[in-house]
Amino acid sequence: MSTIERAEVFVAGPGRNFVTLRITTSDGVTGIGDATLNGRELSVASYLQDHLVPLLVGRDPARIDDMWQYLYRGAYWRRGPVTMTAISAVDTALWDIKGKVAGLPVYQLLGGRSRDGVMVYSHASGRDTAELLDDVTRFQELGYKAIRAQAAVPGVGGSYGVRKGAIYEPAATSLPDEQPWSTEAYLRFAPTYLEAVRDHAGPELHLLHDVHHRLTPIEAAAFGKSVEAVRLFWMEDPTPAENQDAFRLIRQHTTTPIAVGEVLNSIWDVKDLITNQLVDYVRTTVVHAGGISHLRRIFDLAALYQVRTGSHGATDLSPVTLAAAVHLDLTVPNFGIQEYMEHAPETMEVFRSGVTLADGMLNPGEAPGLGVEYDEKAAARYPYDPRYLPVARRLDGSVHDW
Ligand code: CS2
Ligand code: MG
Repeated sequence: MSTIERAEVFVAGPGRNFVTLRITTSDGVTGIGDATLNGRELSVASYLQDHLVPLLVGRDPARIDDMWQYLYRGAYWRRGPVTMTAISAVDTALWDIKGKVAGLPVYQLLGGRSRDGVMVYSHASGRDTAELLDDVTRFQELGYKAIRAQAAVPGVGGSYGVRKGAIYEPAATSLPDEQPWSTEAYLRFAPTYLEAVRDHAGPELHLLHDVHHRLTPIEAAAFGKSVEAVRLFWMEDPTPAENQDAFRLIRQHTTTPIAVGEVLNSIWDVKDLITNQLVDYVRTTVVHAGGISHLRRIFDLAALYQVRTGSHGATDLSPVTLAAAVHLDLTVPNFGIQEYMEHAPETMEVFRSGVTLADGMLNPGEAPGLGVEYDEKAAARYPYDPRYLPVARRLDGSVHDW
């Protein structure tokens, strides 16, 4: 029987910071998993290096579900982003190994194709509406069928999702950047630019928007109602989701579809949202919600309630997560859409991925396993450089949800 011979944790900064786990078996087969938690990378690296790696060595890499249960229940302290990101990395690496041992791409192990490709959405943004419209045109010309639109709110430096430069990166400072926020100004302005995008782009574009946790339930209800004529594909994270019940209020007032889940990390965190039809898309991810094994359980629960998948896929989720997500997205019956932000060239130098984009759809390639290899020599040229996500403050100085 093959056993886990070693597990290595790599912390590096190619283009941005990533934490990557590589497991090597006694047969010399390697598998990799993403363990990146933006702004808290070293916590996961330590959880892996100091607490999980000693448990992995000598165990059977083929027993993926047993390993998941052993690490989840064995921790005693369950759930949470750090624990679940560490477990995710182990799970993903073991699926990579299983695919390589079987000589099959992971999607074949998950039941084979249900679709020809994975529809993705890109990210148009602008410092004002005119710049946003130009960016939407650019992505339409690149063949994207779905585009997220975000613009800076006049006078509000803390607007979410406005790209500065080629690659969008919110964790850009060595200490949290404290950014001003005005809900009133956002509620006055955002509907106007979303209407402008719909008028500009036409009726067929799948148009998405990320509220990014900024509104109260009744504000979110009013916002959803105000953009119903725009026919959004979804409004994302309209209100913080710790209180899953809060979404009942939004649902009572608007038919604008809702997407939630990128900051959630277990089936328990989304159970009520799904079983009460409080959301239309679940955004949990391979890297933060327990790996391929747990994410497929979340997606199967969602399918029972006609909730579709819409996994998070920002650049702070590594190409390993993107590849694993595409393998899973290819197979699940209730696939909705996959977020896709192009990674920096330095990132792709370190993570050599077989994922391809054509006609607004991703495919994972046919290589056994996930189809991503980690180049540790290249990674060594990009040291980890601590970066923090911003903090939002209302105009009166009190902390708000960023
Ligand atoms: C955003 C992310 O892509 C999204 O939907 O919510 O950009 C998020 O802000 C970052 O992943 C945080 O690290
Ligand atoms: Mg989001």
